[in-house]
Amino acid sequence: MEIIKYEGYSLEDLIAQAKREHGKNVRIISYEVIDEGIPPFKRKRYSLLVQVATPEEGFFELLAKEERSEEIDRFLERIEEMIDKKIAPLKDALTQRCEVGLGEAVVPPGGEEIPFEEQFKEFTGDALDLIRLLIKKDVDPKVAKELVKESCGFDIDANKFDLNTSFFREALTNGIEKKIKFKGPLKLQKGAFRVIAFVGPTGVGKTTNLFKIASELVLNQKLRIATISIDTFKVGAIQQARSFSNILNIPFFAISDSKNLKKTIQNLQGYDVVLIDTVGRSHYDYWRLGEMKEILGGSSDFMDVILVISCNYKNSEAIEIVNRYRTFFPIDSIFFTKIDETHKPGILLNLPIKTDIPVSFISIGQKVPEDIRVLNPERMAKYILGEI
Ligand SMILES: Nc1nc2c(ncn2[C@@H]2O[C@H](COP(=O)(O)OP(=O)(O)OP(=O)(O)O)[C@@H](O)[C@H]2O)c(=O)[nH]1
Ligand SMILES: [Mg+2]
Repeated sequence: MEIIKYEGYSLEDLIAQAKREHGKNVRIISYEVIDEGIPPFKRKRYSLLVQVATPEEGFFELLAKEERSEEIDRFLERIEEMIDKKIAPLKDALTQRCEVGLGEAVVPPGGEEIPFEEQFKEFTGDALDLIRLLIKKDVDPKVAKELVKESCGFDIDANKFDLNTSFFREALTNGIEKKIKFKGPLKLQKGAFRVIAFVGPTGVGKTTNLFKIASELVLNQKLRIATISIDTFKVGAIQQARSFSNILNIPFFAISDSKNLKKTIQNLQGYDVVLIDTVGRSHYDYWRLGEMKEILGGSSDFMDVILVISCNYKNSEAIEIVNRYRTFFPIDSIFFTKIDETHKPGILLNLPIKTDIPVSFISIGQKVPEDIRVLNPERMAKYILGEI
């Protein structure tokens, strides 16, 4: 704000001059009349005090005006650019935090939230970006750290770890290779009797995927296969398994007690592989799980137990399921299903790393027999990165 004094012999002229020079918004503070000369030559002189807005204050008023000059618009654009530049790092940090979501910041009990950069302060560059991406896919932060570190070298300039490759898939595959065990394709031979039992919670895809495997073994590997269902409790379950067996033209047995199962398995020793479909149980149903253990018997040299689990499960739930099942059965491998139904398949990495159980297959859809793949490190990396 500035005060300007005008002096002259016509008050109207002085006001007009002030308005001409400083715009309509000039504010008159006061005026003084000074008598000059002595009669008869006496005349009035005026002293006018006005308040004018300084350029900064007038700026916002100018902006509010409808007809702005091109110059002002250009000036505004420049200011916007300058502001954008200034807040760019802040914007980046905010976006990353939003993308990373809940897994990204840790709140220790009774303490303050640990920011992402602080949690992963030993990493920089691509390594940090890959960790961020993995967490976005629901990979546990500790698991992400463990895996990424496997593909890092020490950046002397930054004094931090960074990826030693510029390809995320390569880096992740390398970490997965080192941290997760893969069963590979089923190693089955003609004449070498094997039993494979599929266990897991209800609805995860045990029956459907058992028959995908059966199709591969019968049609491509030309093995002699028989199937047994101990899923006698669920309505329609036996029919579902029987009709799959009929299509493949393989023998099918429905069994509900351990004595019968042992006898049937003995009678089937002339087959190459016997696949056992089990009833889906809640992992909280200890009584039913105990009953299933009773039927299947303890571990045996010729029996593998595959735990089927859906990629839809929450990480903590999946870990609890595996831990409960493994108190009843020694689990040889984890078979993941329904990868097609999730965009956050972190469970693929979290579960094998946290339980140290090898992985075998992945089901990628409902179609029998084609929607199944053998898991390997590169394929797993692709699923995590959303490349397939
Ligand atoms: N989208 C999708 N659906 C699947 C996949 N695998 C199985 N399903 C479907 O999941 C549903 C349940 O599959 P089932 O094979 O009956 O599951 P289950 O584990 O035998 O179930 P219970 O016998 O009740 O324990 C079926 O509709 C399958 O077609 C998969 O990879 N993706
Ligand atoms: Mg079933």
